[in-house]
Amino acid sequence: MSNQKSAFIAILGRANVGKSTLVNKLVGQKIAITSNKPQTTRTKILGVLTDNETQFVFIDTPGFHKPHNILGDSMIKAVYDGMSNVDAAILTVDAVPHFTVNKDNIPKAELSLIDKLKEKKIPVILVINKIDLLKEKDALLELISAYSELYDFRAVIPLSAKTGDGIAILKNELKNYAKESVHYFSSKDSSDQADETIISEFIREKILRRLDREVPHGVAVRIEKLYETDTKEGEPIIHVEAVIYCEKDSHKGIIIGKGGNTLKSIGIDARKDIERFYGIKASVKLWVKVKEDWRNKQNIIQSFGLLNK
Ligand SMILES: Nc1nc2c(ncn2[C@@H]2O[C@H](COP(=O)(O)OP(=O)(O)OP(=O)(O)O)[C@@H](O)[C@H]2O)c(=O)[nH]1
Ligand SMILES: [Mg+2]
Repeated sequence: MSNQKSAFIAILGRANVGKSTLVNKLVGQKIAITSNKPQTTRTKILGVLTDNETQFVFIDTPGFHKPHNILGDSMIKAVYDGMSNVDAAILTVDAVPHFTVNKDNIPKAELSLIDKLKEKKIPVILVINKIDLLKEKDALLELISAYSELYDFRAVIPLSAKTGDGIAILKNELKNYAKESVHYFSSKDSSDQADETIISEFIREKILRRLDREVPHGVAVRIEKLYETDTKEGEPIIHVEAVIYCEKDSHKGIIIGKGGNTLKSIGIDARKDIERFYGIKASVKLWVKVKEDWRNKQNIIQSFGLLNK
């Protein structure tokens, strides 16, 4: 059809500012996992929203940070890859940052993202996320003025990806960047990810949410089997068998927990997401294995589908 339009929009920002929460809200479905731990997202993830003639392709990216291992290097490559060939970018920042707001305190990661976007001449929208946490309206004005000194943003939109407040304003702004083009995805698609990837991510999310410190950062999940059968009652059921890889024997013990309780809870939590995703019953079986220091081993990172080039 000749009146079709597409807009490719990169979502960029530091870790934990709510990029994946924002993509899920824009798409209207959970396609990217979220957690309060930094470095939750590890690859470039496409979220698709088709609104009549316009198809938006949102590119969720890992949090921009200084990498400490080969996995981290690969995540930064995914950020750069995510901002290439887009029609616009959303720089997402926190409405309640950990620093006192003025232009000299803006984190290096954000400055360096802005530099890259300037270099590439990409139109940038500044999204100030988590406004539901703001106690004083004045703080927002200070934030807007500090960031506006750094770059001529096309728009500055305060919103809450959690509550959805302000999302309609952002969607409206994004229409300005759509260009006449065929749609690259079917209108039924909401992501470019294989089912196995989405399900392995659901499982990893439960580990991120349940465990602290180093353990969840060193976890990767691989789906070994995924198949559908009928229950005795004749209802369809999806079976998932997955291995959770971690970096140390001590971590394996923590993931399994006393009497296997932690692993059991991870499976129950993940099952709920999987059932919602497929709209049928699910059964989840999990195993835990150790692959020492895998985040520094390129071939293992690649075998987990996490190597961004
Ligand atoms: N109160 C509040 N919390 C939010 C909002 N958006 C995101 N969060 C929370 O912030 C945390 C980080 O959200 P994510 O979406 O995982 O952040 P991210 O930027 O994708 O993080 P990385 O993938 O690690 O770079 C989670 O605990 C979210 O629930 C918001 O609008 N309001
Ligand atoms: Mg994320």
